[in-house]
Amino acid sequence: MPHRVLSAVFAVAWLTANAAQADLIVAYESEYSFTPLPAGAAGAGVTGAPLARGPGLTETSGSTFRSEGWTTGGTKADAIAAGDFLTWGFASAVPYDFTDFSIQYGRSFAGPGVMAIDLAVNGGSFTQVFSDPAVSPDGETVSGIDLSAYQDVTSATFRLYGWGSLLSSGWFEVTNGFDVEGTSYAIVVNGNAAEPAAVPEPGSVLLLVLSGLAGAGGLLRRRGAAGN
Ligand SMILES: [Ca+2]
Repeated sequence: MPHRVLSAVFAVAWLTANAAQADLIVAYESEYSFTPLPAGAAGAGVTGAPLARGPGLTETSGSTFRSEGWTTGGTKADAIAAGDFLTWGFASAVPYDFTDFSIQYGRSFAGPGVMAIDLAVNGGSFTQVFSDPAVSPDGETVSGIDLSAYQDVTSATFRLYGWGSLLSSGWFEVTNGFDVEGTSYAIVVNGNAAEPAAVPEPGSVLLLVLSGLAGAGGLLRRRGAAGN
């Protein structure tokens, strides 16, 4: 394979990898356990809501937004009825297409063994987007939870419900584990601004590169078509 074509293949791979990368919408650094814990970072046009507790929970000591009072035994419906949830979200002047979110969390041995996360966007109703039927007391790191079904989002509210505790004194916490530009966050929500940005979109850059490779052959053209 000629060197020029090899370079083009690397260029296409690089652009494709970068096209898949989303922008940060809102992120929370677990710094302390009292409220409010403001959003630690937010995208352009985004106003992050603080990380907060539902009425069924109380804070405990520590630096990891630790909460107790989670539903003992029970079901998700019990946790909803009791207000046993953490909540976060944002409002934005710019609509965003969600891509994914990440969260790192843990619990004490007597804390909630089951959790689920619901999401409501643009004033709609809550839908479950993630669940963990066996929360490890050793901690859990979950990245890339798919949210791509949510497009043109201008407001969002997440609720993390926990139940299945042994004791109401059992706690649940969120812990920093996702690096964004040198800061470690416990919760990170990613997406792309739905409106076109001022810079060329990765897709059009890809097309420019491909159209400049008139002699590169059909292989690259097929790849370009598949990538769009
Ligand atoms: Ca409670």
